[in-house]
Amino acid sequence: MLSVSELNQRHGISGQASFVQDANGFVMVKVTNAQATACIALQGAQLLHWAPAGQQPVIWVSDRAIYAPGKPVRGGAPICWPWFGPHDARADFPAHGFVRNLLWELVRVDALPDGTTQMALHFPAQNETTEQWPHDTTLDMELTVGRCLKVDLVTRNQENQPVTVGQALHTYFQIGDIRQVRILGLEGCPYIDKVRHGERHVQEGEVRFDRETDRIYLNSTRDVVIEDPVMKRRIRIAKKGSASTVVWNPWVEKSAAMKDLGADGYVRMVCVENANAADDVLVLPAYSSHHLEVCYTVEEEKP
Ligand code: TA6
Repeated sequence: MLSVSELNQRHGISGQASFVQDANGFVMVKVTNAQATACIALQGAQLLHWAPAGQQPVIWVSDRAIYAPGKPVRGGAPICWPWFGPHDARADFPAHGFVRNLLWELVRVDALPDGTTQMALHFPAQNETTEQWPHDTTLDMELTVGRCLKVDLVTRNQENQPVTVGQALHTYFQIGDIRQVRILGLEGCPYIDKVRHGERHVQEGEVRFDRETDRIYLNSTRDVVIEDPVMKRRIRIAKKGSASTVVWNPWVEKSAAMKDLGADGYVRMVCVENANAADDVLVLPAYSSHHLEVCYTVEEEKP
């Protein structure tokens, strides 16, 4: 892997994109442009910060997050791939797949004419994952930082047979108070309730939170909006290439039991994840590719 100074020489953009290494050895690219600021770690190609100009951060990271090589950071937008949740056959395989725990290669960083900053990262095939994933596939991510945050996650199947992939952009959003947040756009969608042992229900009205919530919504292709009356904003989540949306908040007990979340960690975060999971896993035909695309936008609450 290139050193931070080599990364800055090769990919840095003066005043817009620079590489740093934190005290934990995490290499990150910090982006600042007229529209927004952002930070992406090379481990897991994990977005850890995004704030449109004039806005509070939209992406949440636990203040108890542990930054350790090979371990997922609590918060940001972890990439779950090539399976979502626990592996269906091997309990010793990492939850949510392995790409969020490993180093990605930075391919390019570009200052685009519209004032946004775009970067591309590639997940390099590595021997240590072959046992877990004996398939000839590639994974790339393109991320664009501006007033909107765009991600395009591209899976390519290079085999002469179909391959089944589960994936999600497991994004943690910063909110004022989970007890006052409403999530719109899932009305009428069937969902799998992981808190109630996989029971299937249909969403009636908006989603509100008064307990541990862990649901995989199916047939959810509309925009989802997080309405936050405390921070006086709406976060709009638009997507393509994903028909499942995961909504998660660990609530009191689970939060207290997670050392990288803590007793009150659950209050200011909510996960809304654009996924291909459960009934919606991806069966990628031979020699084909798939794009999971999301676009996050913040709308100020009208006075
Ligand atoms: O997306 C929700 C979920 O699958 C929950 O069940 C919970 O496990 C969460 O992901 C966090 O998973 P992690 O492996 O990052 O602790």
